[in-house]
Amino acid sequence: MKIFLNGKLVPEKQAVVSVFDHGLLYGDGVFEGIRAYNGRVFKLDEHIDRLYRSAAAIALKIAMPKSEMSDAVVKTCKANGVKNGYIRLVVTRGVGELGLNPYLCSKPQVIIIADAIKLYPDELYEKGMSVVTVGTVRNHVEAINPRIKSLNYLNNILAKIEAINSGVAECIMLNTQGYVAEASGDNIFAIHGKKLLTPPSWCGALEGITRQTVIELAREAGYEVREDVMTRYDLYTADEVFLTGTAAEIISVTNIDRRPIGSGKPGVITQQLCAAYRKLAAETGAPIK
Ligand code: PXG
Repeated sequence: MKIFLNGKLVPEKQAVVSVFDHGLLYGDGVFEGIRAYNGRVFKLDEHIDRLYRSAAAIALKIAMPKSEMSDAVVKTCKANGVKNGYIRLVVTRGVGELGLNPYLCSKPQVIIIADAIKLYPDELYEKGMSVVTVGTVRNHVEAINPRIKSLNYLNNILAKIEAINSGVAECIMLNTQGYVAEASGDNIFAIHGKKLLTPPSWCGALEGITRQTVIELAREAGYEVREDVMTRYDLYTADEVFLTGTAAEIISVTNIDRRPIGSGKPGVITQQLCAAYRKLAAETGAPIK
């Protein structure tokens, strides 16, 4: 496997970073998870834009222009023969001293890995998944804003540990006010009748690329979509609930805190959106050439 590291494609064994990199020492950096389908990188511009927004928010200056970053993603896929796969784009603060000061770091490191993706088991897509709400509260927007896709994922990992320890694969995180924020690695939607509801980013949600795509697809299909505060009540009483994310795509949630959602089976609107999403993903994106 070839890894893109600071402007060059290098063999995997040579793709190493310093133990003094602040990405490792402090989780100081940003990243993106991107998918390739049928020889195209899906929503590449949107991911690159979010990466640069995350970087700006943590005062990390990426020396490469966006266009060069996009080219590097495509080049890394091509070099590895990846037509369908997963791309991890990481920008760390770079090598510095022991001590928090990011301004003492030499230069940000850009890493791009293009590999296969491990998905949830098919059974979870067919039957829907069970989730629980967890005690770990989503980061306060004025602590680490959840809109920043940073390398500091402990908040989400602590929530994920609670989920796994409860015997389920994913969980729902609430914000400091008790409103629904998102899942540990996915956004969340609830459907009531023909209305879709999803928490706004200020409630503690990442501005997911899949979330935005689903909002657009649902509106095109004639559904009303609202970004609004949500409580657990809005989830428990929904006809359908689903999660969205680059890795998961759209996955139905059929049980929350031991309450069946709607019929207890993946709902028709979720399935309709899932099919529309897969079609769009299969047909659009930046060509790997
Ligand atoms: N919320 C959080 C906290 C996430 O980490 C999403 C929502 C969905 O956003 P996108 O833009 O993907 O629709 C994410 C994304 C992984 C992995 O390797 C995680 C994500 C995406 C891709 C891979 O676990 N999280």
